[in-house]
Amino acid sequence: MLLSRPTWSGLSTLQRTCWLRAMVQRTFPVAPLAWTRFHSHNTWNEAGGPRRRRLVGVAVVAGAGLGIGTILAYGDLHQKAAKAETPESASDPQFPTFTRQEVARHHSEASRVWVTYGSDVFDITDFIEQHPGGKSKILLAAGGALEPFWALYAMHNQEHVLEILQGFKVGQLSPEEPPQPTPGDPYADDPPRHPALQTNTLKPFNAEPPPELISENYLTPNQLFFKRNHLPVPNVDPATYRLHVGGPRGRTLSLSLQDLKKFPKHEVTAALQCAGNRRAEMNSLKNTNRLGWNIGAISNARWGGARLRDVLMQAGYKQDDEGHVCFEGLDKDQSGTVYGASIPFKKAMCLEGDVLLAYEMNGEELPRDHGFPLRVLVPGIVGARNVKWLARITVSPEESPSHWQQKDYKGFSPGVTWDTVDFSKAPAIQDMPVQSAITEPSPQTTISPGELTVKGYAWSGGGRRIIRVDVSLDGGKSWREAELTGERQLPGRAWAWQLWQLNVSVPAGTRELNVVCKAVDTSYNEQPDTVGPIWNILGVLNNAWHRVHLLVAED
Ligand code: HEM
Ligand SMILES: Nc1nc2c(c(=O)[nH]1)N[C@H]1C(S)=C(S)[C@@H](COP(=O)(O)O)O[C@H]1N2
Ligand SMILES: [Mo]
Repeated sequence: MLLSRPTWSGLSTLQRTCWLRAMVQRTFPVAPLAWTRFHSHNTWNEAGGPRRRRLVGVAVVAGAGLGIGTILAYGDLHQKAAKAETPESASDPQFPTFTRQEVARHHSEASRVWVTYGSDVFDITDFIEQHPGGKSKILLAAGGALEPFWALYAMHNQEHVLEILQGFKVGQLSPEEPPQPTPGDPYADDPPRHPALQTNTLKPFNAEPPPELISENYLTPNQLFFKRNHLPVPNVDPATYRLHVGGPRGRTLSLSLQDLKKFPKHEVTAALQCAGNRRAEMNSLKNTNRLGWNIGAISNARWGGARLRDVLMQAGYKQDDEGHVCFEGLDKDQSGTVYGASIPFKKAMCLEGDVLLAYEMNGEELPRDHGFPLRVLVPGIVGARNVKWLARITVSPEESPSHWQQKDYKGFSPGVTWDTVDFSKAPAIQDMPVQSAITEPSPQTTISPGELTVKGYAWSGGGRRIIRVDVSLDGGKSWREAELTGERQLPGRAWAWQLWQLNVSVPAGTRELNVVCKAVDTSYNEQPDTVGPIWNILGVLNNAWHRVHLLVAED
């Protein structure tokens, strides 16, 4: 399965660089399994602990006598070779040396884009179009050091990212150059988190509850609620906090938390689901190089706050105005770009839309990870539009110009590649499709014959209620209906998930079970049976039948 990979240790540095570059160009970002094997997103470490992708084999070599730490980007793919011979260091004669000033001249595509990392110099011009974090982001580092940016987006400190970078090496910094000062950790002030969460990335913090805890509670406890952050968590002083609302004809409102609490308080039970929920199953088919969420990027809570509609009306908007309501968060990157998203004005103004400016979650003050002191809660709509640490609301004829509205969280045909993708052609995801998953038993568990309880969750977007969950134990040949539980919900306003379970008896002599679930919503929407036909480069909207393989112990 290793493609036609030559013996690594038999190659010169230059040959390796060329080979890696060819591999990267051939395979990134939709890499075949052989390549992704080395940075599989989908395995939990044996201890069952957080799935931090470890930097196996990344050698930190103190540049001899130079006081410069050179990080050699060798993942486990290259570990043997790196051990067997002297690793490339700051004095590798095969590469030319440059001053920081010379690197700084390569700050645009016209002059080619160079960056430094440790004491190495890279020409990343051919990579910028394919960068999963977007072209504008990667260009922020053009002509300078990656360290300050990667301190903010620390998910780059993974072997597969360092491997990609290594393929673009063109030189080294001259030994006289002073080392790049180590940036302070922008995440030092992030809140503490519950140890049961399964961590996808630590900085920014992205984590989900373990499957067996998901269906323990109809309302997910705040500490276990999945957390999806793009940046460090802002630390907001509630006393000085203001929400800015741009009204019609240049009028603006500036609301304190107390002002917001004077609006009639409205409460809604709603599930929130990230578009990337269950991406791990898409990644194992064909890697998208994005967060490999398991089935837990969905949770359910009781939210309390002011209706967005009431605040918009106070700002001067009328029911039949039109456009998009745009939100900005307080979390921003070095360029000052804030997290942003928008929803249709109609959804915001509709009394039955139940859109909240929430300051309460499950009867508690909104936790920092979930947007303290205020977040948008848009029931039935993809997580990404539920902007946390809300700073500003505007109404515009256009959707939010934010990267996350325009260049992310959209669905594409499985055939669309990074070379052919046209973001302007696909609408931003709003309503989510019908979804369900099996939370218990866990995949590959060995169960005993006799009574078995299968559990899971089911939910659909747009306020569509789940009317049925079908469960199969034989991979989809025969089906039975699960029992649904959950609060009663109003027609067209079924924002909460439902939990389900099915008790079955496993006859003696059974060796294995292929458990499958699929849900049906009030529009009779069903889930597709496999991931292949819905796979897409962003790895979003996976709602294929969820499958869990179980082994049955002999009596
Ligand atoms: C040569 C330099 C760079 C390389 C090779 C690179 C590579 C990558 C890769 C492979 C990912 C996907 C990571 C994963 O989820 O496993 C990624 C994501 C990302 N990168 Fe970079 N990157 C570079 C520079 C930068 C810079 C300078 C910035 C910011 C100023 C940046 C911002 C981001 C962001 C925000 C994401 C996450 C996108 C998301 O939310 O899914 N990158 N990058
Ligand atoms: N300001 C801000 N709002 C944000 C995000 C963010 O990174 N910053 N992430 C979004 C995404 S992609 C999701 S899925 C949800 C997750 O909400 P949670 O962390 O409360 O589960 O918040 C959304 N709102
Ligand atoms: Mo998300």
